[in-house]
Amino acid sequence: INEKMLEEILNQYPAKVKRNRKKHIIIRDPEQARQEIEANTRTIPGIITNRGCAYAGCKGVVLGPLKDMVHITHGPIGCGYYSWLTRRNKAKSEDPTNNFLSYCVSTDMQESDIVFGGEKKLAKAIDEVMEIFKPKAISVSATCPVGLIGDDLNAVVRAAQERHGIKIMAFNCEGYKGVSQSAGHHIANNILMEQVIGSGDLEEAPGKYPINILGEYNIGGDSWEVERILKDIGYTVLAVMTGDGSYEELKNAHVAELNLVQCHRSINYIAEMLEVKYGTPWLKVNFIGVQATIDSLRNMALYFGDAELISRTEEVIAREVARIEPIMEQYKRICQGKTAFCFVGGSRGHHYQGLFGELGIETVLAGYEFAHRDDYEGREVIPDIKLDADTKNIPELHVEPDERRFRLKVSPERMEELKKKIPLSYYKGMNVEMKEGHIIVDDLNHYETEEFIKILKPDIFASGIKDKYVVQKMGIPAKQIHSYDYSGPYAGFNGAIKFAEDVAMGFVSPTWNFITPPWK
Ligand code: ICS
Repeated sequence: INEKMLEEILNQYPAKVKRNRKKHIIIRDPEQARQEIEANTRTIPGIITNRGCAYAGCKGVVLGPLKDMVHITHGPIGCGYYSWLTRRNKAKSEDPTNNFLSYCVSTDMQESDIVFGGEKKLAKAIDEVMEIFKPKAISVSATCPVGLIGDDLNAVVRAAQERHGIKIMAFNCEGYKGVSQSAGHHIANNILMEQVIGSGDLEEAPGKYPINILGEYNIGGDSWEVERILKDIGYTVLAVMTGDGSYEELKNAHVAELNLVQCHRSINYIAEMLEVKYGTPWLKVNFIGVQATIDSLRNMALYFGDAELISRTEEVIAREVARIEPIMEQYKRICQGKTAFCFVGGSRGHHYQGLFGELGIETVLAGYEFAHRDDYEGREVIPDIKLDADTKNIPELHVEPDERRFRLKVSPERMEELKKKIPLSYYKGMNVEMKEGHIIVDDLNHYETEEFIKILKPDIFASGIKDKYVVQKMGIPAKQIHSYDYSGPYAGFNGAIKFAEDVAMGFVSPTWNFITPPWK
């Protein structure tokens, strides 16, 4: 696609819309030092976007996976219903009476509650939850109407907390609070940091190489595979935020020596705050793809700098690679030479490109639904990002070094040395890894999806539930990268072969021969 073809696509829009959308699309040109993209701004009304809302980002994404809490949705039933495990964030517990993940708890607001207020109903719902489940902690998430009618969530929650003597947290994550689910991530990060992380009494980690995994939500079992590898090498995984995670673990996350960040978009706020408050650096990792997993493991070993850990890391890598390589090769023969579109949320649009590449599939168009400019252009652009009214809507939580617990885990000199070799407190973003001429689109919509497909005719479309059926009807296999279509895990070594199998299966299915795409 060249600029002229892009113009033609955009010419279908009214002039104002065209000007807007143009800033969200880049044709990659590695000659340019930086290609600016507009991101994290409002979707134009009337355009069909794949984005979700602030409530989805808060309750659905960050809080939802915490299994030992009951998560109450204060609102009409639809909001709770659609966030009822459809994301496939899996969890298991030693103690099944302490895992509430399979329940969907909502105040089920009716018209009369909208007119007369829903506070009493919410208080009663909390009492009922205490009576039935007796959890150690409860979250209450607000939906759009709650904010519109002015229910005082915080007052109800404060009173309930006194009544019941357990941790109950209010999340003012009304859907409209931001331009996408990204706002909800930030709201959840702030409150977990303020009220949960560090509230445990541990002063020292209970094992060797203690780490937290941030921004890993155990979709399709991803974090189980990552933890399998890390434990095999000898790491102590204290808390996963928040895949198969728990309130109890989160409380003591402050004792880690290193925080890994898988999804930068959803959890960079906590990662940064942990560094300021406790002196714990964070390392950007990516456990999607064989090479990305290997690089992440090596970077971790380098951080700890322990000879024994480094050699154990190499042992595990060698063993795993020898085991999966022949299987990957087999699927590569089916996939080699094909092309993909990879359009997902706020991190996977980038993370899956390496894994596609390992199968011989080139990603010719990629993008995020709701990521910010730093996820495209790298964290160095953060000072240049204009803060608009929508962004300012979410308060920045200010943290200070913890007087008692702050401890630099690495000396400033060693930190500088390490930063030259590994991505500590840094994310380079997606753009640098895209090749010349390939397309980067922010907040891709259905019209543009169809137009780009007609021109580029990708062999596979990696995206989500909202667009997959349109794409399949165009005769193109679609792979959901959000929920993995009932499959997974896709992370780590075992995940790579599972993904390869699923993608190859998509290609060899005879179904596509029975569909005539619109351009034929
Ligand atoms: Fe992060 Mo769907 Fe994650 Fe990412 Fe986030 Fe969402 Fe999912 Fe997607 C997510 S937290 S739910 S990696 S697990 S909001 S797949 S940004 S859009 S790419």
